[in-house]
Amino acid sequence: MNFKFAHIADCHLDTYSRSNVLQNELNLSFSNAIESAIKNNVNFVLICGDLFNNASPTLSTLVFAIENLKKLKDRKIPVYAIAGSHDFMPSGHTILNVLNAADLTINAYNPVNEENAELNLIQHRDTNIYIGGIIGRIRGLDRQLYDQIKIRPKENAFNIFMFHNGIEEFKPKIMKNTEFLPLSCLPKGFNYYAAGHIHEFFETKINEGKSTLLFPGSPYPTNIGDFGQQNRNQYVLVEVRDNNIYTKRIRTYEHDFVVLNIEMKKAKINEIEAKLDNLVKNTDFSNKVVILKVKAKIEDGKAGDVNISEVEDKIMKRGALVVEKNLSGLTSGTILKTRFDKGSSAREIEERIAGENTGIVKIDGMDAEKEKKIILELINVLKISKKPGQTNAVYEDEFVASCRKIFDV
Ligand SMILES: [Mn+2]
Repeated sequence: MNFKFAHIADCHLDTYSRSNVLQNELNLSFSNAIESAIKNNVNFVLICGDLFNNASPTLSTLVFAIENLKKLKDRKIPVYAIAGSHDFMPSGHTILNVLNAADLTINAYNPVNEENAELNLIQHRDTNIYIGGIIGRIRGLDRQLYDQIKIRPKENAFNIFMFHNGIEEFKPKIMKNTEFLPLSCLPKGFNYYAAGHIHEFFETKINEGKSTLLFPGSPYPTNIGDFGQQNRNQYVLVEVRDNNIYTKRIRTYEHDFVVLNIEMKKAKINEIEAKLDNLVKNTDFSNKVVILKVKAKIEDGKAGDVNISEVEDKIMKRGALVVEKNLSGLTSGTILKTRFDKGSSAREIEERIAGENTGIVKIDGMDAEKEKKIILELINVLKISKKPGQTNAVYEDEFVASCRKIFDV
């Protein structure tokens, strides 16, 4: 039996609500995946969790997702889906239920009943392809489901198991401190293990080489650090011919990225600006998404003194779609590194940081002692959260009054 399907995961729609351009690029990555799946005549689509970045996406994002899923429905291409760790509300409800109810997706997580449950595999049309999956939950809470639910493949069939969690044995190096599912948790005997959760492409054979396990990665970077990283930003087209599995990664993002990375140890402001200028000049950024990362210890001022907006203007003038900045590595050399003993209380840490960094910037009528006192009092005020039933207006008034008292104004 020969067939094709699209394996998509971790779209995280709605991630960039504060940037219209990135939000649009992220949306395009999803619609590109859907269009490509249609063009490639897939028999069905798998969505392996985290379709949305949070369980209550904006209405415009929900409409966008529905419009795209409807393109598949109109062509009678079923979408089998499981919820991922981002798709759940604290109440346990998931936005995916809305899509399932509208018949735009088919819930692949379908235990027969809660107790002594067995996962009900869904037969794809009247073929011998069977699909089932386990949802992902935050903090690996889905792990217990693998003990509670019996998961058995159908005999003489092509079985697909969908899940949303990392696998301990295959986790990327940068995630070495995060605990994932051990490979032994996965049910045996499936032909294809369709994974989500890790945003980087990974493919391997398991079950003595008889099965394929694959993480497609996310169609678009979900944070600034992910731009320009290897093995990302695709969906996977899977073709099964005579029970052999062929996979193909298909690019999903619309416009190329340029990552401008400046790393300097100690530097003066004019040196940083000269380096930025050098990096930007003579480069054509036409229709590119530009990510600007600057890391340096400033010797003669603070981060705000570096004229970043001028560089941004230049990049935009050279045709960029957007400039996203990561300047968290840009620090003022005047801030001291403070060492702490294990077991220090939050207050001890606050007092030490305040104590060791005061008196650096000279202010008329302020000495180091007074500055420290003000910092600690401000921290106290900032810690106060809104009381139950208190309106925003009353909370703000009280906050402003407390601050005025500290500054004696
Ligand atoms: Mn994810």
